[in-house]
Amino acid sequence: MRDIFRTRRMWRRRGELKPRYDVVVIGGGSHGLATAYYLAKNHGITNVAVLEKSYIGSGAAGRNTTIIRANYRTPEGAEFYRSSVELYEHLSLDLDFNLLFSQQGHLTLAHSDRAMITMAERAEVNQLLGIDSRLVYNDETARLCPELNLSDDVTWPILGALYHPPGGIIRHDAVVWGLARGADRRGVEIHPYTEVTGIERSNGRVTGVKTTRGEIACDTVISATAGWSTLIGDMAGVPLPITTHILQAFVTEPLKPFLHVIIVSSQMHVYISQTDRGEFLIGAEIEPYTTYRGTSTFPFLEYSARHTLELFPQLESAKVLRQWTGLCDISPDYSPILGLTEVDGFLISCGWGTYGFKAAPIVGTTLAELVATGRTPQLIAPFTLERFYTDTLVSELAAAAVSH
Ligand code: PYC
Repeated sequence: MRDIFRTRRMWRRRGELKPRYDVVVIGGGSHGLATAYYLAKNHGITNVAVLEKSYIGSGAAGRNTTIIRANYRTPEGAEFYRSSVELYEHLSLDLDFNLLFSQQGHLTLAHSDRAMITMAERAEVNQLLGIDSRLVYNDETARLCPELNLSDDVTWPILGALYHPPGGIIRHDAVVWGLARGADRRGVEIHPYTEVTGIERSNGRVTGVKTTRGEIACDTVISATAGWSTLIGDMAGVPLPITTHILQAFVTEPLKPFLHVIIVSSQMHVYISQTDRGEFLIGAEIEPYTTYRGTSTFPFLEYSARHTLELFPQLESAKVLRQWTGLCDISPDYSPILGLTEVDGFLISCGWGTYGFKAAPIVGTTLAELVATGRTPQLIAPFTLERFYTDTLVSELAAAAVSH
């Protein structure tokens, strides 16, 4: 029995911390694990420890609404997320682990003339970059989602939508487990329940980290801690222009499958998909106040349910199964902050807002390349922390059309 259990482990049991690693990754979520995985796989850098203060995938990686898409507003953003979707398309094969990626298509509804213009602009930016996105009208929306309430007898009648066929949903816990297993098999050490309490520096460069399990020396520290990024940044003496907000979501009881496309309503700030288990997974915008509180609220449930029922009245008697919150790290231009900082050896992946999970593989490959070569890959050059000092922002405000 013991042997069976041992062979079924996804990754090795946590061992003692070594006194020294080449790279310490803070955060055992999708970005930290992806970076560790690609450091080992693409560059043979395996003397790596992933430190996670709780269980693996306990933060944003395990709390998001699993949407993968590339239909961003800016050329920089769209190209970056397109590369991520392409990596996600092959990730199950790469990790030899079924991530249940379902590219069922993504519809961002427009309820006003202004929203139609915005969707048309996004479609154009996307098409110029070869991303499959187009404006559709209600005849096509009805074909794509016959269950959607397209009548005029609602608060916000639907005029059209931005349709993005490669958009999809994926099992987020599978992504985390697959990356952790892949990194572990290549020699990376995964240390859950190991909290970083300080970052050591000397002469402007990182020399190690302090943890609740002792001190470790290292050359490179990568922070991939989402909502906690400002706290880790402060430990390294790198102030980050980030505020932390919560995002909430809930699922209904499992229902017979009938929704085969992701529905996002820009006006009603709600997004809806049906999971492989049949649950309706529903999320909304970030809460406007900053907080680290993980408490779910009733007003969120009330307005999201009300908006969902305008779109899908047939869910009227579906029961709510569970509700949760996650932390979102919001940057001033709603684009990520990625790569080098003014402290040598201290690298960051933060400022993702609600976009982080969909970027995991491309963050992993580009940060791993940066560590291995010392050069910032072109794809992430627009997203440096420096842009806030040089006034070269990349505004992705409203690119989710819903959450921020
Ligand atoms: O940007 O696709 C998105 C998204 C979904 C949920 C929150 N943001």
